[in-house]
Amino acid sequence: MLISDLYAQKNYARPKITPSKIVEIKYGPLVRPHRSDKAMEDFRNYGLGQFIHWGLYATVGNEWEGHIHRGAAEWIRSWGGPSAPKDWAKIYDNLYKKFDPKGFDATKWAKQAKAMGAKYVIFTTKHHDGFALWPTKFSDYNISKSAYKKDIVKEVVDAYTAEGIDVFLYFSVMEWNNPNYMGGSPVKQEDKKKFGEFLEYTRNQIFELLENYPQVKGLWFDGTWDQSWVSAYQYTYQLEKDIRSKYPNLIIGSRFRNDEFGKRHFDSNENLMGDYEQVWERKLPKDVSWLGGNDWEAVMTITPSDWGYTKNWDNKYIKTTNDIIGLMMKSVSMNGNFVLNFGPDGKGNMHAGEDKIAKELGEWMDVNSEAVYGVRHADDFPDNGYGYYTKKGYQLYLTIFNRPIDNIVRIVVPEETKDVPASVSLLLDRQTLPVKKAEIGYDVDTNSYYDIMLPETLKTNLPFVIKINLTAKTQKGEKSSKANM
Ligand code: FHN
Repeated sequence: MLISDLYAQKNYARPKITPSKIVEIKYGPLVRPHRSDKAMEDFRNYGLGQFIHWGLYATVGNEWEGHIHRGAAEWIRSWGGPSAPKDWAKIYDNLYKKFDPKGFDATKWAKQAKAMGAKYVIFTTKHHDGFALWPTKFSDYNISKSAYKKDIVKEVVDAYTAEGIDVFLYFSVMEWNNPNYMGGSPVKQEDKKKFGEFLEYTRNQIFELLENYPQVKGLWFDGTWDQSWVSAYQYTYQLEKDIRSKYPNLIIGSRFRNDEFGKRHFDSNENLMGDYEQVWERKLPKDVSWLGGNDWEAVMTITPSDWGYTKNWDNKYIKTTNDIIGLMMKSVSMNGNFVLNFGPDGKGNMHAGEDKIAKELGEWMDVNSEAVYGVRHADDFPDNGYGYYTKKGYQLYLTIFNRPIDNIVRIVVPEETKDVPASVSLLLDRQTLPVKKAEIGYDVDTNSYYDIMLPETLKTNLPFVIKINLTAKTQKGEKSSKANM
C-alpha cells in the first residue's frame, strides 16, 4: 500500500451519483459542471497550489502562557473548558492591537511558492475569528486597527500575481465574535433581524473584496455549515447569482451554499453546487470513480490537523516531503489539484519545517513537474502497485513510489487500450530506458505487458518519474502472439 492511500476516505460513502428519485429544486446549482472557459481550464491544469492560513491565531501558535490548546491552531479562539485561560475569548479578541508582523514580506512568500511549483494560492482574508486582513469598511475588527495597519490582502494579491501565481481568496462566513452571527437558524424576530444584518454585512464584504482585488480568480468559502447559513438558502442563492453575473469567470467551489432541503456540496438530486468539489480536506477520494467526473481539489495540512501556525511540532506526525509528493500525485492522477497548507507565524515567517518541505518539493518539481501540470487520469491504464499514472496526450507518466526489487516495471496494457509504450525515459536524468513487450504466455489473459528496465545505477530515496511515449497499437502485431489453448 502506498502512504498516500492511507489518506483515502475509508468509511465515507460517496453520495449517489444517480438519485433514486428526482425532486423539484428551486435553489439548486447556478452553474453547469465542466465550465469550459479559460479560467476553469487553468484551474484544471494547476496541479499544485498553496494554502495560507494567517491571522491573529498565528501570534500565539496554539499555546498561551505555557498552556497548550489541544484543537487545531486556528481554532484557538474557541478554547474552552478547564484548560482554557481565564477570559480567553476576551484576551484573544484584543490580540489584534499588537499584531505587527515585522518579518512579513509577501514577495518572499510568493517567490517561495513559485520555487515550490505552486500555480495558485488560497489566502485567508478572514477566518472564523472574524478578523479581516484587509481594511474592510464594514467592520472595525480589521487590519487597519492593528499595529501593522497596512492591507495584508493587497500585499499578498499583488505579490503572488506578480509571480504569475493565481490568487483565490478564502472567506469564512462563520464569525465567532460578531454579535449578529448565530449558529442556529434564527426563529425569534430579534434574531431574524440580527442575522439579516449579518447576511448584508457578508454580502458587502464579498463585493468589497472583489472590487478591491480585481485580479482574484476565485473565492474559497468556509464556515458555511451552521443552520443559520443553511436556512438562508434564498439569500445565498441570490448572492451567488449576483456574484456570478458581475464576475462570470470567478471560480466558486461547492462549499458556498446549499439547496432548500439543506443539501450542501451536492443538491438533493446529487448535482454539484458549484464549479468544483470542495469537500476533500486532509483526505483524498479512494479512487477516481468517487469523483463522478467532477473537477475537484484536495487541501492538505502538513501536521495532522493544524492549518494555522503551531509553534510546537513535537509529538505529532509531520508529513514528509515524500508523503506530500504521494498525496499530490494521487490527487493529480485523479484529475484533482493538490493544495498544500502553510501557517506562517505572528511575525510573518514560515515554520522551519514548512521551509524545508517547500524547498524539497520545489527541487522535486524542478525535475518532475511535467508529470503534474496539465495532466489527466490515465483512463486506459489500470492502477498499479508502483505508484500513480498521469497522462498528457501521448505521454504517460508513472511516478514510482514502490520500486520493484528486480528493477523491472511491468506495464499492463488492456486489450481495449489503443496505445502501447514505444519509448521510455527517466525524468531524473533524461536517460532512455529499455522497454520491450513481455512474452509471458498469458494466453487466457487478454492484457499485454511491457517491461521497462530500471538502471541498477539509479540510486534515489525519492519517488521518481518514468515518462512513457505511447504509440498506436498495431493490431497485426498484437494478434500474432496469441495461441489457442
Ligand atoms: O474550520 C476550518 C479549518 O480551520 C480550516 O480553515 C479548514 C481549511 O479547509 N476549513 C475548516 C474546516 O473544514
